[in-house]
Amino acid sequence: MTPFTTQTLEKALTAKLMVSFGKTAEEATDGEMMRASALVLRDVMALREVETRQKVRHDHARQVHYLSLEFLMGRSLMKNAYNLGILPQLREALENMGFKAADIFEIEPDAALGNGGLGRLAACYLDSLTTLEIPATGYSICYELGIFKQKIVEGQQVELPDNWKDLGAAWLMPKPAETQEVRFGGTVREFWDNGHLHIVNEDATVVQAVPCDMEIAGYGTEHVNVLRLWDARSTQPVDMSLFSRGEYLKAAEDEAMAETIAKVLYPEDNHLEGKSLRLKQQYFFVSATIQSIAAKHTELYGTMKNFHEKNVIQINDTHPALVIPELMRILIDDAGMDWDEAWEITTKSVAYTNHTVLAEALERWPQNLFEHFLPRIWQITLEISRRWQKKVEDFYHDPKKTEKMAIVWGGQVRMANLCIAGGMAVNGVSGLHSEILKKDVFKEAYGMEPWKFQNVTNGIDHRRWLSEINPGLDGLIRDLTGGDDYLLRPQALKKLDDYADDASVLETLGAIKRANKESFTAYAKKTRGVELNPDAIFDVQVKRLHEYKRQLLNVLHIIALYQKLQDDPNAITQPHTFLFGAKAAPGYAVAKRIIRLINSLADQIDHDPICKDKLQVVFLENYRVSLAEQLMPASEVSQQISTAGKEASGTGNMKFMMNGALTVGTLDGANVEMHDLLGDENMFLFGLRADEVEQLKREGYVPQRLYNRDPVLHRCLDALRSGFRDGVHYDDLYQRLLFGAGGSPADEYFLLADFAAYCQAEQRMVETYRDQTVWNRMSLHNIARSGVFAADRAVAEYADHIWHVPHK
Ligand code: CR6
Repeated sequence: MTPFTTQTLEKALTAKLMVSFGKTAEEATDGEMMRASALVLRDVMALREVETRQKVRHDHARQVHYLSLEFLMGRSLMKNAYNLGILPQLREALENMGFKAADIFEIEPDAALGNGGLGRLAACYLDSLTTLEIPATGYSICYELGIFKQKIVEGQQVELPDNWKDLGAAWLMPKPAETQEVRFGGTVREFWDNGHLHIVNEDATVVQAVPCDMEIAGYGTEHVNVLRLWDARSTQPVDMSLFSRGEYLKAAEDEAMAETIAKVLYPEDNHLEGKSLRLKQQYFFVSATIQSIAAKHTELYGTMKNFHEKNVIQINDTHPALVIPELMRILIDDAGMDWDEAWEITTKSVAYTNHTVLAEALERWPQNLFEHFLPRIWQITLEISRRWQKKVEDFYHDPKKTEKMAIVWGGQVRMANLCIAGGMAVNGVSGLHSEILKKDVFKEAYGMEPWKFQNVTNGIDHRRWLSEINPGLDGLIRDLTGGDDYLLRPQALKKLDDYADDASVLETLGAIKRANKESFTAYAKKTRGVELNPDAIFDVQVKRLHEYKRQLLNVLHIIALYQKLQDDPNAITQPHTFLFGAKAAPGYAVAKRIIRLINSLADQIDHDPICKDKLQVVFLENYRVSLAEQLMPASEVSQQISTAGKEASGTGNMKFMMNGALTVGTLDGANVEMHDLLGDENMFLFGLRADEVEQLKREGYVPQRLYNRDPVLHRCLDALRSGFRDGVHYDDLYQRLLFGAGGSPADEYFLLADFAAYCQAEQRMVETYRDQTVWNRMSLHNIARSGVFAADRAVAEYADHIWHVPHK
């Protein structure tokens, strides 16, 4: 049931502006109108959430708890209006009240509580969990500052704070009555009382965790779930008892610690930053979460004995791995269970998703941080480790395997091994990735407990990433597939395949893309002052900047094209625009150099009249969810060129595909599954396969040989070395590729090995582009076969095979 007509919505907005801001519609600013809109929608969702909760309690339903240090939600106003089925009404109401609806949507800040794929995945899954009517809650930290805002100053990245809460807090509902206390440091004391052993953590620093809930509306349902974000507060601003005992400084310290915990999201993607504050963040949100789940469970059932029957805890990478010892702590210390019973319940409650095979991202914590900040958790972890190690020894009788699988070893706590030991399931996020986990990264654990290992290929929220952001394409799909069926049954997209030879459909598809390119051109002009040429191929690589993602390979190819144009100004007949968007972790020097290089090259090409209307490079500043929403519908080529074996899945690849872009890519991550569906004829595949990369590494890879052998590559690397018209040299990058640097081997990610094949793939792509009928047909097949990459499918698989919960 739609909760509003345009008229009732206008009334509600008018009342909300008055009550919350003391303003009439004439007086209100765009920001106030955005907040009023959020509050009006929130009211509807809050009512439905109460009803959902009551029903779940009444049914004694099994609940899913999705724990993630990141939820990259982006904007919510348009999305919530869409899901509630009132987007047209909201647009109309805003316009009737004298506002520009587009401006109101545009003023909302992104809730950017995540770095990239992993955080966005969590956000997409919340949408599907709700749409599939699964009783679920997301948990994370209510960071004051999300991922930094990126500015490009003289070609270089500068980071600015992201104060999203000013307007973004309109979606948050604080629930101070459900505050939890999280304890850090102090000492563990055991004592007997009345025949019972008690274990207490004394002299700990107590930090209060205050929940701020964000309601999540599903599509086509009145089911509402919640994303619970924990805010950190000190217990008492001024602790008078400490003050009088002369311990005022400790009180002030406690306050400072509490306030820093929820201050900022760590901006590293696929990289471990071993800071004690990060460990505190992890324990803070895990402990608050498990305590709150346990409290609600005990209130309803009066016991923790059936905890695993009624709850399942999914952890998004190892970041929330402390749930395992924390749940053990609660079951033993608070619920009074013995070890075996507590372990039985814990290992039937927790499931772990792995998102990376990169060694630098696998979490390992120094044991002394545990001992110091989490003394009771340390004791429990040590005991888990001891028992696990015994099990491994008894199974393999092989010291090498014992060492590899150990949880506590060499003064470190290895979080992935903890998750494997304490979880009921371990899954990778694409077919290839899950195979690599079994055959390589977690080979020994797989040998011992093969039944734990599963695959769930990632998915994206196709309602947001297709229907909501690409109304032109949405309209065509509805026309061709007979309505909006595909919104809840994404496999209905398959019907589009039937129109592969329908000239008018292919033409319409081309016209939609053209219109989207023009809109993006206007948007880029308005917001960035960038002049794009809509006649050019929009060839796009947007994702975090990481060496393994090989933005540098893309750059090398563009340099080669540029040099070709120098030799022959007619070498390019089809205008070609390369768009990049990427944030680099602030401490990742090489990644920042690559950003600078892209800007140097863009500037060089911009100032060379030969390139006019032929070649262009644009670096789009501050790539984020809301920019992706503008860009995806307008993209024609999707660059997915990571070194095979390194990208766990990728999800940007799916967004492009759904919007009809064609992929130039390696057989990596979910590209493999895309290729299975599309065949060689509907994508531009190139480069080494994962096993070939490994083989080359074993045999000894010498990139200099390629440099000496291939004149195009040679010339291209020399240009990189000497730099461009802005006078910046990139000798450092040149050295890295040919000789290695700082402990990393020469060309660690095999750019040179794939260079020639990549250039050929791009050439094939450009040649194909000449025949727009062929291109549009390929594009149609991509859209038609993208249904499996809907998050609804992925979440249904988790529900069926890991959580064992029913769903719509
Ligand atoms: N960086 C993977 O690298 C995957 C997402 C979501 C990543 C990426 O291939 O699509 O997770 N991994 O599964 C981590 O963040 C550790 C990512 O986003």
